[in-house]
Amino acid sequence: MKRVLTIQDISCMGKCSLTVALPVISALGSETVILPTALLSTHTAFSNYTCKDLSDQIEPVTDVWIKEGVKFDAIYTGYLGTIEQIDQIKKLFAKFRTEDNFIFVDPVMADFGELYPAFDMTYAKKNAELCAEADIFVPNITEAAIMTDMEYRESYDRAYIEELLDRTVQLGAKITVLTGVSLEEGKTGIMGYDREKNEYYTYQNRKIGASYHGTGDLFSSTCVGELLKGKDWKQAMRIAADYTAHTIEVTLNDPDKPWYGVNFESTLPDLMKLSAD
Ligand code: PXL
Repeated sequence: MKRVLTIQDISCMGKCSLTVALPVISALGSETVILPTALLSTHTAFSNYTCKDLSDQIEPVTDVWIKEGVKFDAIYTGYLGTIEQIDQIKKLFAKFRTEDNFIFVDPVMADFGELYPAFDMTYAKKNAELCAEADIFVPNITEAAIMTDMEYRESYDRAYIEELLDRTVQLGAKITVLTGVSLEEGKTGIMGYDREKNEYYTYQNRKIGASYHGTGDLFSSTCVGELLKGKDWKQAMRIAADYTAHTIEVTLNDPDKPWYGVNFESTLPDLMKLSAD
């Protein structure tokens, strides 16, 4: 069985980060080892939240893994916490990177033109350093614009996205994928570039007129699960985009939906089917 280490916060309630990554990657058949970066009561879109930084646990926990000879087929990072933690994660990459595994970086820090409440521009710039370490790097448009000093635009054309992608590629990841890219009315999806193969890939599916917290984590966790199953990055992104859109649609149609996250629990069986096709 493949084994992935995922490094993100644990928001006790809120359907994001580890509480999404664990069930999704497990359902796709890989062992999911977790390294929580912080413990929050709820994600930061709630009006109140507690946050306990867990940076001091990173070294002792990883030291144990080194002593035990633990190896990972992938390392997947999401929402981190502090600037110091980014340096700690870089050291962790150096310890656990091998010829055969891959590093997947989702620079979770912003959306819809704004940084999440816990972050500032100093953090955002530091976060860009992790991209250079990534085999696969998946920022949304806001995150890519911040990291590349490009203006964030709500409405844009293909030329804007191509320039944003080209600039984001310069940050150094092997494969860079912009998420939440809408190239036609009523559609959304991704645009990516594989530096080694000099290959672009664009995928657009239907855009559901709603946005929910945790959908970026759902997308990335699905990609990681699919990559571990042996799918190539283009297939993994397509399945993740379709599954995320489907889950948003199912959530939108639920009259009892929570405001803070999507009903991925009820769509996991559909992911199994998408993944098997
Ligand atoms: O889903 C992204 C995310 C993850 N973790 C925490 C968050 C957010 C988005 O707001 O607050 C703690």
